[in-house]
Amino acid sequence: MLFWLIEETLMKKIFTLIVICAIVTSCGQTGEQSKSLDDLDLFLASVEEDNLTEGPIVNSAYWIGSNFITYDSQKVLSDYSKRYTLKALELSREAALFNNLDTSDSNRRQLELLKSSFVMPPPFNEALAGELSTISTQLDAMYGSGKHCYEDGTCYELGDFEQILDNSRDPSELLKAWTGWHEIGKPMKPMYMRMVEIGNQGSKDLGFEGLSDLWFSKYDMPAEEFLQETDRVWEEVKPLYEALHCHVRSELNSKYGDEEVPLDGPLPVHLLGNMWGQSWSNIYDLVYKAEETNPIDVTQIIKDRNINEKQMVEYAENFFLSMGFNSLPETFWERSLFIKPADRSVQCHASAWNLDSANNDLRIKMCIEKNEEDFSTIHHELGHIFYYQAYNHLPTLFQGGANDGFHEAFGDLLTLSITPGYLNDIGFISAEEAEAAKKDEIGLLMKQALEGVVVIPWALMLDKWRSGIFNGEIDESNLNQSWWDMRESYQGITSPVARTEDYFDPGAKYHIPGNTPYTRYYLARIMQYQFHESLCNEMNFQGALHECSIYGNSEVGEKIISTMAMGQSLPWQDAFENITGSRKLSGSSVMNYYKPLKDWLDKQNENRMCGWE
Ligand code: X8Z
Ligand code: ZN
Repeated sequence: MLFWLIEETLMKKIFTLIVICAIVTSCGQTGEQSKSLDDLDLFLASVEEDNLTEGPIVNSAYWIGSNFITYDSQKVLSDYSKRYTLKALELSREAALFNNLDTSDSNRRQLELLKSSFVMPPPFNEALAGELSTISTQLDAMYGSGKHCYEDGTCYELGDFEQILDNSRDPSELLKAWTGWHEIGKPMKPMYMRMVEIGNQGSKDLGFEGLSDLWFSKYDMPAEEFLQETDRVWEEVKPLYEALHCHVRSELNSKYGDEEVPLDGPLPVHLLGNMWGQSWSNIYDLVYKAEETNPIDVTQIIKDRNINEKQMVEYAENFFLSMGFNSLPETFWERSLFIKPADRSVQCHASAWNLDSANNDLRIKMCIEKNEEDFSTIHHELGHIFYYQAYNHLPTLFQGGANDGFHEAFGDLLTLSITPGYLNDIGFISAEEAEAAKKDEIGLLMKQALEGVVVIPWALMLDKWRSGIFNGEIDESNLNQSWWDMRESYQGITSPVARTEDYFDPGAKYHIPGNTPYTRYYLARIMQYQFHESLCNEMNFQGALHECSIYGNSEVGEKIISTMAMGQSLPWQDAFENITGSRKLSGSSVMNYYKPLKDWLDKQNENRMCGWE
């Protein structure tokens, strides 16, 4: 393999384009017995050397392609991808020669990682590798530079539409903005389907049953077993989501009436304060009225104090430093993108990059808005960055999260510690304000749940839909309908207007054209509560879980850093055990954390009809 991980969210752009036919018979190389342990050492050393020399160059090509979306940057990127894919194939064929060699667990794991770290692999064929590379580069750019223009000549980008979706309370304005952005998916549909066709062929050449099998085989257990685990956990947390859904529906019905929000149906997505309905925190004030206290308004604090984008990042860095992490390199501050450029097209979806691990060249790219949501997202992104920094000493093949959910989980873990006490510690609010805010336990939990619980079924459903497409279980004539059927079934959410198969609504979500697997966010949203509960127990914290903050605790920090420093050198269960003492995912920590809210919701819902079927 030629280059190592850019980041968890973007490494797929590389691996999408890497071909490895290595596994068993497809390269015709099995059965060869002549390779020795010395040969293997030489081979792994040469992979490492390639990764360290070529990796940073390729990563820069990706950075430019994503940071300056132009005809030329995409041409260069697409070509790089194809050439590196084909070159990587040579290495992977060589890796297969070691299949029968008895070697150390560490070497075996590196060989396995070489074979399984792909997201959308083409078959070993120059034309198909080129076609796949072109399609995926184009899909990414279509999303990143996407806009919709109306007949009067006004054009809106995603950020403009999101301003409306996040803030407006006018159903017709919301509908217009929602449908406007969702026009973006239409031309993606045939390209997406062709990409899946090629990726399925490539996955089969790798020895997998197809893309779905490839995607779910990365969790140190058989794919089937992993999928059962995710379903099992969903059953544990579903009652909480259903209670929240019931309450929110009732409040939205009071606001918008039976016509817009019928009391027995799914929620129309455009009324939820988010383009995809994946977080409802922007409609907090509609669904919860505090009795005595005013809720803490972090957005207002950021505005009132004139905290700029860079300072927002510094607050997040400070959180990590308070736990004993090393500070970020100067180059992070020099080379990151924090502010949306006015004069060029940029992929604005927040991302974290590990461009050159040997030189600790770490960056985030994010069009920061000065609000609470982005304050949280910055912590999320720095979770990736500090993870990179913690494992960059490892061989490049081990530079990754224990699984992809881990990489998403640590930043989110910190956001659970943005408590009133923490906000007082960093000077955002006074001690009196913190005390007053603490009294409104339900308000605090509601705020967290509208993001942290609401995202769970969405994060589970998204890859279930994708898996259906990959497996051919979802018919091509039913792509959009099946998307909405699944959204309704898992989330109780519906499209605001009837959608035909001319639309490709999944394409309006970054991770679909960008080919970023999404189950990682599901895992993260479950694991973050398990981490939080274990760490707070370890701190001997006596109060309710939502009052516990790990800010400033270096023992907890040490535990997180040591887990991060393992990278992906061991099965994820080992890393999980290091923090939680357990080797199993569980929804019980989510339920413990939100217990007071669940009790309150059940009371509110007593005489309401809940459910949407
Ligand atoms: O994509 C992201 C991060 C980058 S890894 C900003 N997230 C998912 C999303 O936006 O849909 C974080 C939450 C879920
Ligand atoms: Zn992330």
